[in-house]
Amino acid sequence: MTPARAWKGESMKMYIARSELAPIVEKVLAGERLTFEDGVALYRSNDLLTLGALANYVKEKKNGNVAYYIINRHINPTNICFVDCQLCAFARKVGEEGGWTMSIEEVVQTAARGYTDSVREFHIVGGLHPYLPFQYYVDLLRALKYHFPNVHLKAFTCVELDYLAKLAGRSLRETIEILKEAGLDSVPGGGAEIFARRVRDLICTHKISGERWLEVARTVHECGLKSTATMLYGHVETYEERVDHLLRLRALQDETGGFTAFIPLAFHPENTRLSHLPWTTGMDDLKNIAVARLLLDNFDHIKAYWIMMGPKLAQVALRFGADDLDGTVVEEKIYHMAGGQTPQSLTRAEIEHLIRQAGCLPVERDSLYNPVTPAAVGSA
Ligand code: V47
Repeated sequence: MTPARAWKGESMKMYIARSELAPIVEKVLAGERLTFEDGVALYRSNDLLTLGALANYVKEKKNGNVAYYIINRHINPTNICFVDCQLCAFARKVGEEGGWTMSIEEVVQTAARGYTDSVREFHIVGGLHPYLPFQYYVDLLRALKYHFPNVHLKAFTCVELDYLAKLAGRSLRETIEILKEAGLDSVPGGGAEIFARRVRDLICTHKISGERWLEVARTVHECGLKSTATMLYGHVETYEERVDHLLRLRALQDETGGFTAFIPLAFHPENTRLSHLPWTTGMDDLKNIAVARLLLDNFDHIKAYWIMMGPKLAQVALRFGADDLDGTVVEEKIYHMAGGQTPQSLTRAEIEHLIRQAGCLPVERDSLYNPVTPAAVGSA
């Protein structure tokens, strides 16, 4: 990181011209694609306001003054997992205190809790359970589609899909087709962490490789489903490894166009085996939003996940390149078991207030970013 620059009583134009980011500003204004070196320079810079202004410029060119949100609910059918990632506070071993596995009926009951016609999406992720059969996952999708035919099912990360194919004893493509037929509508972006092997060995030793995550995402897209992409930052990774991660996503997006949004996720250390690490800072959280907006020129949307950033910083992120706050969420486990202090739910009115106060226009969306007309204002 370079030291912060002192204000020298100069004009704003001179200030930007003197910024170490001036050459990158020129490139972005000329519509040129940024390189690996540019990405590292953006992360190294402390000129957060130039970085934010540039990212906001790109965001407004792509999405105007809009900020999206969705009325959704997260569902975690099980937290039993055999993968044993160092980064995780959510997972439990079979028989361990704090573990749960819902029956299909309990999944449906959870989905029904507080359900209104406004709910557009169930976001469903869980651990890699050693004993649940493949049929459980098929039945889960079928039951949710039967009871909630209008709700989009965004389910099973690339890590889970890789495992489900093994459980099913079929190819990945066949497995995705079976899940699609049962009601799978799209795939969430979790499990990507940082693609570099060095980092995975330290934070999620036994999880699938970065290369495999990308291969699964490619197959998801080839099967006609959209997905999101994430990056877990703020642990042991270097700026170079972050940029490598972003550029690998950009390369796949060039090929498939299948990613709808990118979501940077700040590492929460509490109750994990990496609890000695410090929490991320506001500076780094905003940098990750802005750098992602600038490097991922082929992604339409950058999400400031308010559960992870906190509602106030997520709101500020709407002026640093983000155009989406995610949704109402309702019950969140992964971050709250890792020490997250944010609320677990925001109402539509609260989300719209945050967006309006950032000077943006709130637009309720579906999972694929189509604007939707609110079913009944204030009902969620
Ligand atoms: O895959 C796990 C991360 C992810 C911790 O697709 C942790 O729209 C921080 O993927 N500290 C799950 N992060 C969340 C996720 C997500 C969230 C919102 C929207 C979308 C989307 C996806 O959370 C995991 C992992 O990368 N995670 N443990 C932790 N201690």
